[in-house]
Amino acid sequence: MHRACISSTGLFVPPHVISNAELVEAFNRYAELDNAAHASEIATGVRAATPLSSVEFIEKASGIQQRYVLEKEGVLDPARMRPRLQPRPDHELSLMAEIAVQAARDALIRAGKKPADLDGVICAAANMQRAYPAMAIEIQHALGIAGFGFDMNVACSSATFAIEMAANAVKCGAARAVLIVNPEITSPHLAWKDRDCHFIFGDVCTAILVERLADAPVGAFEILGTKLQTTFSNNIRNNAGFMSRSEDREPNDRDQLFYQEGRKVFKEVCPLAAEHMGSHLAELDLTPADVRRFWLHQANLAMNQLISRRLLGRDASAEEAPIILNEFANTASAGSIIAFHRHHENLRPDDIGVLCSFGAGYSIGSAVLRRT
Ligand code: CO8
Repeated sequence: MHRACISSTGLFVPPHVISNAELVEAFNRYAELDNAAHASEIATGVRAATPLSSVEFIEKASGIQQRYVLEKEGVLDPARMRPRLQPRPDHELSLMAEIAVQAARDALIRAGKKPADLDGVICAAANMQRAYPAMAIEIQHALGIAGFGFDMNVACSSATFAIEMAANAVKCGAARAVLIVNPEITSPHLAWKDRDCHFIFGDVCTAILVERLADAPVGAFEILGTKLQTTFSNNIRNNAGFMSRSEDREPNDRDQLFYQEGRKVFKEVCPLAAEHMGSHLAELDLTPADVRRFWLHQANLAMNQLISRRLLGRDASAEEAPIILNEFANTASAGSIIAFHRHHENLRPDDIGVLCSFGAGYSIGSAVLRRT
């Protein structure tokens, strides 16, 4: 058996930023137009008026201040309220592959590795651009990596679940190194016309290089253990799928986009995530007090504060549990990886850190890491 590590990560940040003020202005313009168009139905009580959104609510309820998106004009157009993405011919690199290749190159440069050093690619994300061929195979081809490629989706836990798959492949000798990419293009599946969730998500792509510790540069993070858990819940859903056409569904039907019971998610997932990390650490003869850094899933600021408090018995400092959701919003599986990417360099040899994701499924994944 080999020892496995995360030797580097990479990040692709989309070119466009939408501030809360811009988002709310566009949403409220849409709501006013919609209410004017249905004024008589609203007056007779046949239809409820679309309520306005507010920057204060968004920042207080979530901690999110802005989000990056791949296309901004369509999202902010009150007559459209969704990104305007162009279809590409089959011979061109698809959008998801394009951003994955950029994040992957960033990770490879940081680890000093070439495509020939890798034996596989896992594309792990909450949405795939198409059914087949697998996105991972297109990304593998674009980078010139031999071996295998496959896609996997466990919503917000896609990246941590992929870390376990990659670490197992490396430990048992099936691969020397595996590249994981998390191209989270959330904007096409967000209900930008729903004020309860229009502020939640942003686009991004992260990459993670998992390889044999013996082949990795000094400073790599040994994967001491991974732990995955799923418990079925209907509280976060998206029913869009390959049968939608045969069910005569419209792409804009509300259940064909992201929808959730945010309060229930908050209440149910916080204790699950805290217990999950506590028991994972105990299995490795560690306690939360032994952990220098928690790179937590980035969905909601209060959620992360509550989880840290449950684990540590006190508030975590900004250094112990860094927050990136104020800048990126919820980027599904990429959130905890961005936190790691931005906040790992000042860890010392033998410092312990925990990566943990939690989200739709419900799904929870953790990786306990030791700096070398
Ligand atoms: N502006 C003003 N008021 C608002 C707004 C708004 N934008 N939105 C809601 N309100 C109102 C509500 O209508 C409500 O009014 P009333 O009290 O009169 O009914 C009031 O504000 C309070 O609303 P909530 O109870 O909904 O507010 P919360 O304090 O619960 O905050 C949150 C809402 C922020 C959604 C919060 O519940 C939360 O963050 N929960 C956790 C959610 C979470 O972590 N979900 C995980 C989803 S991500 C995931 O798993 C990946 C899925 C795959 C990605 C797919 C890509 C698209």
